[in-house]
Amino acid sequence: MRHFAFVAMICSLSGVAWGEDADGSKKPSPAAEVKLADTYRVTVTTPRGHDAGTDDDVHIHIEDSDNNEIIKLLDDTSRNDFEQGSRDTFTFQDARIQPIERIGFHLERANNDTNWRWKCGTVRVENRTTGYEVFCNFDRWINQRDVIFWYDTRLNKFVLETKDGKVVEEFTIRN
Ligand SMILES: [Ca+2]
Ligand SMILES: [Ca+2]
Repeated sequence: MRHFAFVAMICSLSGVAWGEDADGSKKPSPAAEVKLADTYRVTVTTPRGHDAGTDDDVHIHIEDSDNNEIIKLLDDTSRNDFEQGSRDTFTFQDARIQPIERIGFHLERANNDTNWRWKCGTVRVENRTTGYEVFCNFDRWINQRDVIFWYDTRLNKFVLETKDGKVVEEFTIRN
């Protein structure tokens, strides 16, 4: 049984504007590059288990219902992140994405790592500027190349998409 919980303590809709190309792909507007006003803290756990950890580059995607999105490489250069049984915390500044509708991850290969997978446990996204917070028990292997593994908090389902937004697979969570 999987449990998902998300907490919206303050909801005021504000975000960056994204342009959309003819092929539907998203790109940041110039405003997104200058508005880095909010401080985020992201806490991610990696469960214990064989090969659950990774040395690949883990990117998080945070999106609201208007497709405003921030994408961030999660890497503390002073430590080996995303090892099995670990809890990693990252703090960064970026544009306001609120309320959050989807949280996603994708991997990019680092060095010559051939594993190409990571098991995401839980993820908590806190906006330290506004107090808004989202938590979910992701509990899923991130194990396909060039695919973003999205969790949709509104529809309570996972959606696997290519980077230009084509749906590869989706499945609803049964609580
Ligand atoms: Ca690692
Ligand atoms: Ca690191």
